[in-house]
Amino acid sequence: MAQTAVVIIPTYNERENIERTTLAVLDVFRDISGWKLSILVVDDTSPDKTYEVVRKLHEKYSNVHLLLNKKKSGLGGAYLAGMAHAFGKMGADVVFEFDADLSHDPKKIPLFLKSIEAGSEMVLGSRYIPGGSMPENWGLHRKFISVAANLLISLVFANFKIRDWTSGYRAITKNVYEAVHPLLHSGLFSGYTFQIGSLYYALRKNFVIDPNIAYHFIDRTVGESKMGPEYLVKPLMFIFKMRLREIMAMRVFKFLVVGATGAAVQLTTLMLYRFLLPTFESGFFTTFFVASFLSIESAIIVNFILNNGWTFADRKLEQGKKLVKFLQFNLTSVGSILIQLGLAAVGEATIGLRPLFTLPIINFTIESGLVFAVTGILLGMGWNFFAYNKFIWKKK
Ligand SMILES: Nc1nc2c(ncn2[C@@H]2O[C@H](COP(=O)(O)OP(=O)(O)OP(=O)(O)O)[C@@H](O)[C@H]2O)c(=O)[nH]1
Ligand SMILES: [Mg+2]
Repeated sequence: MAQTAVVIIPTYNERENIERTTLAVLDVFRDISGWKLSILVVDDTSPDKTYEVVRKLHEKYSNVHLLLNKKKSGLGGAYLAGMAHAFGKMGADVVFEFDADLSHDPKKIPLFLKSIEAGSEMVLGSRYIPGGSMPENWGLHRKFISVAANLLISLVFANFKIRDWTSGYRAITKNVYEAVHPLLHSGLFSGYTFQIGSLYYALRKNFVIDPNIAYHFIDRTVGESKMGPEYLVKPLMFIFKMRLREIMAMRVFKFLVVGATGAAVQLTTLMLYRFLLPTFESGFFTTFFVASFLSIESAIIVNFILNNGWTFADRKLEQGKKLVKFLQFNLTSVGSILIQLGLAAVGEATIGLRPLFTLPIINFTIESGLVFAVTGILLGMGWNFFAYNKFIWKKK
């Protein structure tokens, strides 16, 4: 049975564009076989009465439909309403996102469908790959902003396979829609944030994404652009927020935060114990030694509690095992201290304590001792992370 694809075209004041665009898309439909194809225009009751033009088109072409929203709900709102209608009422297997101003070349539609037939679940048009381009008449600064913004998104998400995150020329299957749309709320996801947001969630849910349909973006010739400064600020806030959330959810990040907290506990309790303990000296056991020991143990206890409750919350220790594991935890901490002391001793014996080099401009001299200390701390941390995973909070 032929699959159904619906090209969704959101419109707001596109009276002068919509007929031309609709006819161009219908023209391409004629050369495609194996698909049941239709167009759904989602108009937000445009003041220029775009919907009247669409109604006329519907009378003439039975596969051109109109969904009329009472009020303006932004690009995201229009697409979400359009997709709900296309997948829910029109039996769509795939929908296209397509602009009314003919910025998107309809002749590429068959390539998107081929990619879907080959197993893609989301297909992206791209301006920044060979065969694609930005409009010639865009000023240098608009081209620069567009390229730089997309490069920045690739950097933040560490994904260079996707070059055009903000492209509004896409095909999306029902699977992707059903998994992603509950995460998108029209108000929060307007304009480019809608495009970046839906792509981001599709990526994180591991859908098969083909980002390689090249197209030449043609600038609108008539009608007004809806772009404003919020088109830049909101998407940037979105990508940083999502990335930060991901980093904060990483075990290594939590481990480092707990480690830093432990170090702070150690320093403050050291001062506290030295202040509280009476001054004494009996052989090995000086006030300083006892205070140091107690402060290290305090840090270890805090580390243990926080790692168990947060860093390794998914591998929380059973009540009965806690004491044994706590003793093992002390041993791993001793291991880390031994690594640090050992490295310092070896370093001092081989390289010796001396200035290594001076940083220009700030005139700061790096001593070998500092290098031994920093390396020792890093190695100690590496050991701790390894030992926690391997011995204390083993994978179940
Ligand atoms: N229904 C609806 N459609 C919208 C809304 N905002 C934009 N659109 C449509 O979404 C598509 C893309 O908007 P454009 O203004 O072309 O945005 P752009 O392509 O980034 O920028 P320009 O081409 O420079 O205008 C067009 O078809 C618009 O008519 C809206 O609030 N509601
Ligand atoms: Mg446009």
